[in-house]
Amino acid sequence: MLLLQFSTSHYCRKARLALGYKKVKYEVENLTPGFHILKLKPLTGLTTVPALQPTPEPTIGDSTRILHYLESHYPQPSYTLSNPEQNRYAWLLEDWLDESIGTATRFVYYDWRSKEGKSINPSLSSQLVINIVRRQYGITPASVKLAKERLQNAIEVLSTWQEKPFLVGESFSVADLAAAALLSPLALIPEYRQEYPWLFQRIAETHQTCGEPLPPGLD
Ligand SMILES: N[C@@H](CCC(=O)N[C@@H](CS)C(=O)NCC(=O)O)C(=O)O
Repeated sequence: MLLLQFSTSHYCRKARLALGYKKVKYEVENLTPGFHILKLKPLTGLTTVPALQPTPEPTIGDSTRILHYLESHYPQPSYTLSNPEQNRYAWLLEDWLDESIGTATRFVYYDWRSKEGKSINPSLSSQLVINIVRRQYGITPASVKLAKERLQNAIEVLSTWQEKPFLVGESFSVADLAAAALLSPLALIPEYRQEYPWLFQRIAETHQTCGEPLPPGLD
């Protein structure tokens, strides 16, 4: 099984957490941003990573579809909750985290990398990539402000993690997995680390559960 990815993408981290949780053996191919489209478009019709190639079956594009594929082909250990209503809620959180919060994280993270976080990699080439990403996704002061508000709301929704290790019900679900991956880039930003230590503790625990190396900032 081959995972087509960008090594630094939090959506690819989400797919790796799922593969690790299921203890599926896989290899990775790191694609070059920009040229990735040439490889992906004919395979999935999409232009985004991650994509999973479970030969001989067709390539699966989109991290949510990868999670569904893994659950149906590798049922144990499961991330389906036994209570159907809770399970539906966990997938709803997964979809919201994927479609809204993962994007908000990207906006806040790349904005920070171009300002206070410049010291992470001040090289011209790194700042050039960051500027391309900011332009590609329309990361502007107004969109970053909105993203910060969205993250604030998300952290309140996820505050269930303060009391117990699972966001929904009493066992590990796709909500835990998606939250751990899609909020992980915030681990480098001091304000979030100081204000929400519990969030990063759960993100680290989820990585340990899935056998995935910790994200930058928590490693
Ligand atoms: N909802 C998609 C989002 C994936 C996504 O946004 N991937 C980014 C990397 S973090 C990407 O491939 N961007 C390149 C592009 O849009 O061309 C998923 O869950 O797979």
